[in-house]
Amino acid sequence: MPEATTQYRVESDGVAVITLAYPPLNALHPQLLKSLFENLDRAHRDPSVKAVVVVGSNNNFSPGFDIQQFRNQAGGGGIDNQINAAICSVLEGGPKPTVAAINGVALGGGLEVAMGCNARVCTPGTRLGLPELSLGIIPGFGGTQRLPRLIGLKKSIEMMLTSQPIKHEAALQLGLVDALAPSLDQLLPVARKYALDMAEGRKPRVLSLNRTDRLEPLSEALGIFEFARMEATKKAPGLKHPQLCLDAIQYGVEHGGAAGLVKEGESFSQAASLDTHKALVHIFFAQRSTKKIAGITDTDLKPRQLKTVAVIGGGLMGSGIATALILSRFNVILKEVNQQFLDGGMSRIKSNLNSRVKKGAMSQAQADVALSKVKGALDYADFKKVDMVIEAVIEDIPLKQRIFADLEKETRPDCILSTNTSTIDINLVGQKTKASDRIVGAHFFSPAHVMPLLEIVKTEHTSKQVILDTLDLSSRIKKTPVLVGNCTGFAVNRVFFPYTMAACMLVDMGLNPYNIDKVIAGKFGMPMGPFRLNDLVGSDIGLHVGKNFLDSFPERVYVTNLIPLMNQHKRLGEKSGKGFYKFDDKRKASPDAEIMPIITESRTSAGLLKDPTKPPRLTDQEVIEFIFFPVVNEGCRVLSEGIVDKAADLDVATVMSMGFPATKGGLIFWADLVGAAYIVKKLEAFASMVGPKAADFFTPCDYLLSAARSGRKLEEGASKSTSSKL
Ligand code: 3H9
Repeated sequence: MPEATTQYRVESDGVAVITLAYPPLNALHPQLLKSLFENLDRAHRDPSVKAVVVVGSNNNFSPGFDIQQFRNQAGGGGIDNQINAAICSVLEGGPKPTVAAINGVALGGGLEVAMGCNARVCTPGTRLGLPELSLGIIPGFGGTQRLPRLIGLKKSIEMMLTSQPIKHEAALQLGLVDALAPSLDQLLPVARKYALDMAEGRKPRVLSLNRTDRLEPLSEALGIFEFARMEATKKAPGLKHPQLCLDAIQYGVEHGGAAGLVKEGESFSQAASLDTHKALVHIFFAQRSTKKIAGITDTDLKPRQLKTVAVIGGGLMGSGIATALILSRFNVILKEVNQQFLDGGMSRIKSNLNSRVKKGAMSQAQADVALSKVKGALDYADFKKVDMVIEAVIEDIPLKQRIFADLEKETRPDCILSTNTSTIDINLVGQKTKASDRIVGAHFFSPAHVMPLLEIVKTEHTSKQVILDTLDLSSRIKKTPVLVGNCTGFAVNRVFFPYTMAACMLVDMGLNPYNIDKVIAGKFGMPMGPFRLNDLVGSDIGLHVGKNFLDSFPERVYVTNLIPLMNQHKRLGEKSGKGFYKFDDKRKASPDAEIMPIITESRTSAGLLKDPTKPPRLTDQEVIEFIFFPVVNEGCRVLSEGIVDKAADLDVATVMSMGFPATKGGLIFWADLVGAAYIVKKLEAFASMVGPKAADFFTPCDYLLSAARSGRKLEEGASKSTSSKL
């Protein structure tokens, strides 16, 4: 482990330079903070020192408090509040003026240390922010008090509630940064001059905690708080830590900065004791660990620099994948079967780029450059130039097999052949080739240029080099990869299929689909409920994909007539203007009484209840458990079969694909908080509630049962069983 410390030197001009040093980014480990405190004291006591500059090593300032500490110790991570409070107050009000010299990032506690200084100098490209809320805590080194006093309440509340950093231009304009150094080698000279100017009275020394000139007047401030609290509740109902953050800021505005610091300490401790904090810290590390694959990323293998990728199929998925690739500067060949389909694909790519331009995510000139990277094709003439192919045609096994047989002939022997299938066995796709070592699944989620996850599906034949290259491609197109084994539905769709089935079962039992959606989205925190999601994906796709599960796992599926009936009545969802919801011109969804006869027909054929006029009365909590406990059960099967490397991978996959709330830590993390024994008890209760026709759907798997009996956590024992598919 590298040492966490600070280095101290006094320059010939009398400026003490204290360097934060803890590779790779100088996270604020308690040991580093202690060393910072000691060196500040040394500088203040040394009569030859006129001023102090704090800078980071490794060309970076600091990403904040060392998040590892939150993992190691419950409730706040062994934070020594006395030292921390003292550091910022000594930086701010000690005998010598202080300047933070910032390059790279100053985030969380990193920015708070910088705000403790009397001035901040940064280089172009620096990012500054307080992202603590994204970890379920609030700023705890004075950020709730100093940021509003430097840049005003409105902008500082926005920065804290969104956790989004700002760039150097905005920081300068807002007054968070006082001077810009034109380049990294000028950073220390500019910062030292600034510090001496303060020491020698040429520039005022500012104590941000005492400032009031940037704060809005109290009457306006109260309106800002009211609005912010409303927005925070609307965005994340039930979450406490955004309100705790606002409590601390508001207290400081009403009672002064010093009192605000005390309130901040209390609110920080409260937030740090909540499960939300544990869940978000878990997701932070889980997301970074999916890229580290033992036996692949820790070997001498190096990823090849893929440059040109062919995408086969210009439909919704294919054009989204092509967009993701060109946005990351890959050359792309988009192949279609005829000019009409090719034109359709190209215009979808253009419209994906246009909508990014409209949102301000890129300029028109950048969009034009991106578009110039894609070339249409109706044949394989240019495929010898291609480093990787991503097939994204419809889920039709013979069609995919024909394409892969062609690809084997038309590409170089080192070209990676991947399929975007969401459910089909990868070996089946490549069955008519002898290229199994270069065949891999690259399962994107729709819309492919937006969704952050890439499921990389390996078979027992896929070579390590191909996996490494696909992992590298994933990073280059800014997606989080999760390596999964080959089975029907892989990891994500596999755990997802009971979700829709359980929701349909509830409707067949007499519950209202709109109420179910309200509970799952509004109360549990999914981005949308199962029926609204069905309308987004399309009932026809749902039916098609669902058939794979009916065939693969007949012993545990629930067969409903609801989705087939929706198809029969051409209620395909958003794309046909009506599904479970009806859609207006602006795609706004509203409930539609016309689906009631369809629901009645499905209920009658399901025959789940003796008296359909008396549906069971389920509480909102029971609706949540009825839908998610079968999902957990399937997740346990995925773990026990070694479809994922570790439970944390499934947590990341569920958060980044189906939108399982990150604040609950992902599927298995949440299930462990609930407890395996309770989940088994409820699954058994649901089985007896629905009776023999649907009871098998709820049968707990051995993995879940054994955890329930032994008290073992579900996340334990998931790594590498002998039957592992990885
Ligand atoms: C805080 O400050 C609380 C305070 O208010 C008060 C407390 C009282 N700690 O993401 P990357 C590691 S809370 C420990 O892959 P990138 C990271 O795990 C903190 N480790 O690179 C990874 O390690 P590995 C508030 C950290 O370029 C390596 O650095 N701050 C920390 O894509 C590279 O990271 C935040 O929430 C940390 N604070 O992104 C910021 N930060 O190589 C969290 C990074 O072993 N950090 N690491 O996997 C980030 O957002 C991104 O890491 C950052 C770089 C943008 C900095």
